[in-house]
Amino acid sequence: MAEEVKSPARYTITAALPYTNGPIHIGHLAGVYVPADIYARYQRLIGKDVAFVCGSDEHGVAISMKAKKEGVTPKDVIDKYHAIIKKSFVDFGITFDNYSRTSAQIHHKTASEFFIKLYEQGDFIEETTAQLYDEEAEQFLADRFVVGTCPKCGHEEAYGDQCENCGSTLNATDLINPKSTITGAVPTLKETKHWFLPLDRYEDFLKKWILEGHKKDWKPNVYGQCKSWIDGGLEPRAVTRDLDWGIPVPVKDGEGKVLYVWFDAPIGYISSTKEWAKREGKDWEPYWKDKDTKLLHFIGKDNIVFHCIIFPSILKAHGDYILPENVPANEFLNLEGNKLSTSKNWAVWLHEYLEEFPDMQDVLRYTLTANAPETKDNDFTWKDFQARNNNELVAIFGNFINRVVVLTHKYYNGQVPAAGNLLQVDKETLAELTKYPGIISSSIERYRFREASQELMNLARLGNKYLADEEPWKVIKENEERVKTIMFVALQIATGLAVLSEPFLPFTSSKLKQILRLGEEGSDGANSQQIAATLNNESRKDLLKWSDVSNEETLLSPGHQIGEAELLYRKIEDKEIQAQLDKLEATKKANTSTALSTGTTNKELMPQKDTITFDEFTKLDIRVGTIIEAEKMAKAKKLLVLKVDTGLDTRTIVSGIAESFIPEEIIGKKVTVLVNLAPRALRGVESEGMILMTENSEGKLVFVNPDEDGVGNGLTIN
Ligand code: B3M
Ligand code: ZN
Repeated sequence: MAEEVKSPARYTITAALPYTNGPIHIGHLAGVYVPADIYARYQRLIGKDVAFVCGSDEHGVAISMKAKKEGVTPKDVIDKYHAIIKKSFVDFGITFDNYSRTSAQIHHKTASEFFIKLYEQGDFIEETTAQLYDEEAEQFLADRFVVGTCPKCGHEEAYGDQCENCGSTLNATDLINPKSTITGAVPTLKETKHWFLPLDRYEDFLKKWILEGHKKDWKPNVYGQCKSWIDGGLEPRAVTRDLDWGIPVPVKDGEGKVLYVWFDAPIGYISSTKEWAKREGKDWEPYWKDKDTKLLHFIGKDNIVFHCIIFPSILKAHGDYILPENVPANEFLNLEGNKLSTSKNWAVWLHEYLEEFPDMQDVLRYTLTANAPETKDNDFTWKDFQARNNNELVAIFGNFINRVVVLTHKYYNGQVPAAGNLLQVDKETLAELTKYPGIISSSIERYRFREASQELMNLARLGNKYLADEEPWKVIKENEERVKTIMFVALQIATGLAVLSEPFLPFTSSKLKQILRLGEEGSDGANSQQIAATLNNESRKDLLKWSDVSNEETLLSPGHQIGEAELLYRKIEDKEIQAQLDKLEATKKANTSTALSTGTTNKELMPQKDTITFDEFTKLDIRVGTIIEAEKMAKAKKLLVLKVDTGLDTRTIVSGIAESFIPEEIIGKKVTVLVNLAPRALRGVESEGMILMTENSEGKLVFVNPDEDGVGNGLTIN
């Protein structure tokens, strides 16, 4: 007998804390917030006890860099963006039970207590080590204060703590050719004390918990990343930093040091839960310590290591906490074929969307869900946005509802008619309707929100087809009784859509419930639970539940009076889409003109490096070479393995140019080669030298050949 899977007593659902160094864009929404909100709304709809928590991530170097760039204080930066982000989430119908911020006192206290507990348990290695230091800026270089080549994948813009390309966590001293992002200087090394979390000590625990315990239920992209880190060997990671912005290290010798942002930020989920529980008069502890609680982290793929390896190790070390049941991380969303980029302003910003497309939150929610990057990176295009709206929301969902409501008013003054005897087609259609709660639940419970959204659209298709096949507008002329049955069936489907659409299309659901007078006259986008809370006991019992749609019983009784017709959606015109494409084109031009005027892509020009002597220069042996063979390196998105004739010999050189060139196109190409660079192993292949590259104004890698277009002065040749 299969063991009865016990239903969780409650759900703690977290969504990645957005850095307050910029607004929210569609990549954040598609990757994290829309799927998390669908899941939370659904669990509430089926009656579960849910704590859906988030908040602003307000520490870390990203904030300090933004403040330095804007000439303001970090506090100015976090206050500005915390307000923008928090409001845009509310306006978009993301129903956090609490949205906190890590600058809040409750978080400083919670994170400090966490650190002290692990410190007193002896879980940290306290060590003085040589760390990267910028003599000019007179500060240590941690996290985004330093960039260099990732030792794991060769990505040349890896940060001191993480490579965004392969997701690996790094120690800054791991970087190859590190450069300070403050002054461009090559860092020196300087002794400093830090506290390290010995991840290697948790290897057995992680192998058992993840590699054995979650092999089947974690998404392959998540499980795969975890497996490669664990198999690659885990190393101690510093959990403190020599920075002046963050939570002060609360132990002896901690002066002038702060907690590493990725130590404190995930603890922000706990602080946010505490804040919520205090406000609601609840006990927070069961949501984080009761083994019958299902803990879920919704994140983007670049946060997997922190949520599956580091934070669980910290929770394990603490000893009082449960571990996440699942971490359904999504891949990345691109925009019109290019990577979303805050620094290049290559994004659709949520707060701007809400201004430019008022009352169309659900169109974006639906498009981002229907095209969600659930298993691989995906692309958002404005054309697709228009098609999803015009061909599905307007032409199927909206058209069906409008016909049902208009005809019910036309034939029956808005009153639900009693059905006559049901024909086979009626019985089959009603039977089909009752399957949808189960179909959609099954997809949601497996975090397949794309699939679930398409099943919801299939229910609208069922209604649309039924009406189109039964043609009440024709039958009315000769068989009024038949039309009563047809409209009765159609109204049951419309009601089913009102209930089942809430997780995906909350604003539509709310409006449809008002049109059908389902007793949930609430504010746009609010969830049933929130609306229910505003109703008294008597009327609350009438609220339709998710499971009611599964029953054969009638959802909308004969005689029930529905409200006036109101369009759920409007067509999006080509000119509106063109305006958005023009906006992006203007952004591209702005980036290009910046690039051309300074000869760079719109990344800051690296400041000139320290002066070197002629003797030092003569040490570099730079020659012309020819690529005679080229092939992609297995499992390394960015790397090509080249055979280069240097005139001296034919040698292997690994180059991070796979995203800019296909192997065939560069065979025979003359290149500039640094031939006396010490050989190094990249993914097990010995690379002997370096092909000198730079970027053109489009940000595309090009071989160093001054005649190449867009290669302007000042470009560092590296
Ligand atoms: N602030 C988001 C990011 O890496 C990061 C998430 C923290 S969740 C605890 O873009
Ligand atoms: Zn990497």
